[in-house]
Amino acid sequence: MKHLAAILALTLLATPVWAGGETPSNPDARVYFANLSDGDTVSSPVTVVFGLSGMGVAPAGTEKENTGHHHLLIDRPPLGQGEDGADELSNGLPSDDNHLHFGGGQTEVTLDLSPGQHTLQLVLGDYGHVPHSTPVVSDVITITVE
Ligand SMILES: [Cu+2]
Repeated sequence: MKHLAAILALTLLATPVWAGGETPSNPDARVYFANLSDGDTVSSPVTVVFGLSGMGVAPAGTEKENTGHHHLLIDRPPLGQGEDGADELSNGLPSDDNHLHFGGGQTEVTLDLSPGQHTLQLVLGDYGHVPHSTPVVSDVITITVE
């Protein structure tokens, strides 16, 4: 039996980690802005509180069922749209000024935003920063910074 266990372990190790949007989400999961609504007018710095129900928050790199970490999409098309839409759904979200990762398991952030209109969307990502299947995303909200 020891031999069998060794073979199993090798098989698992040899399985490629193409996480590609294959981590299942809880169908009832919901991510939302806990303290902001579409159309709000705010002043900078802006604190954004992330709400999540039906799943739990875990740091990036932690592979645990029904968990993920928050991402905030700023001033870009809704998840899955735009030129990299298909790629980000299967290969993961980029990390730049328009895509903030909260891989430490954070559930809020305070942002310096320029005056004017900004769009925000929350996206839950799995241990490898890939949206779940089905993706857990908030509505896109537009806020105005005074
Ligand atoms: Cu991430």
